[in-house]
Amino acid sequence: MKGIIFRGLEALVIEKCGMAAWDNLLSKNAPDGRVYISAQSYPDEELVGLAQDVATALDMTMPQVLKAFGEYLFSHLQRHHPVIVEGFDSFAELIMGIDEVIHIEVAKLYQEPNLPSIRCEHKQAGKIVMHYHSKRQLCMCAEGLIYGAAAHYGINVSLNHKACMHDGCDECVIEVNYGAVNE
Ligand code: MNH
Ligand code: ZN
Repeated sequence: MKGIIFRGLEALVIEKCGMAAWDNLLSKNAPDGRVYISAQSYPDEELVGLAQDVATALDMTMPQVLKAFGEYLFSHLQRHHPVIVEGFDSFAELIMGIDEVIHIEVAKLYQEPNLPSIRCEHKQAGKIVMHYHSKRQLCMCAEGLIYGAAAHYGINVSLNHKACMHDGCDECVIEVNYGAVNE
């Protein structure tokens, strides 16, 4: 996983729990002197270890932490790549563009990224079905990112995780229902 993702978790933990808490998590889960550089890659297990400890510290489940992290991560990614996000005029356009626009741009900017494969079908106004596949199985992170994107566009969203790799399915199927805040 790229350093930019770790930096997102670092910012979230420092904001919620303080610098000492992060230093503590880091010393437990990473080699001495670890500093995350956005464009560099680090072992996935390190991120999983950090997230697991956050879950324990906050008395949350791993899926809860990954979802909360994903939501925060959207604004973190947007802050670092504003031009990519500004290219989309609406929530639906952005979601439909994850695989073929956003992650393609990411692959130009980062060497050998480890990206999920995401295929979206725009079923009708207000409804998108997302198919997620990745050997990292971070579908709860994807859910959080979708909530973060909805918050960015000021709309309501509700998700329905119809199938999940964690239950042995080949891919996750996430139904995304979205609409204006007062709908
Ligand atoms: Mn994107 C990794 C989903 C928007 C840049 N992204 C991931 C992962 C998921 C994901 C899930 C974790 C890796 C995996 O599952 O195998 N991303 C999304 C979703 C949205 C999204 C569902 C929108 C909603 N992503 C964005 C945006 C950017 C971005 C916006 C940047 C402008 N994503 C990344 C980068 C990585 C990543 C960078 C990390 C790649 C790596 O570690 O090699
Ligand atoms: Zn899933």
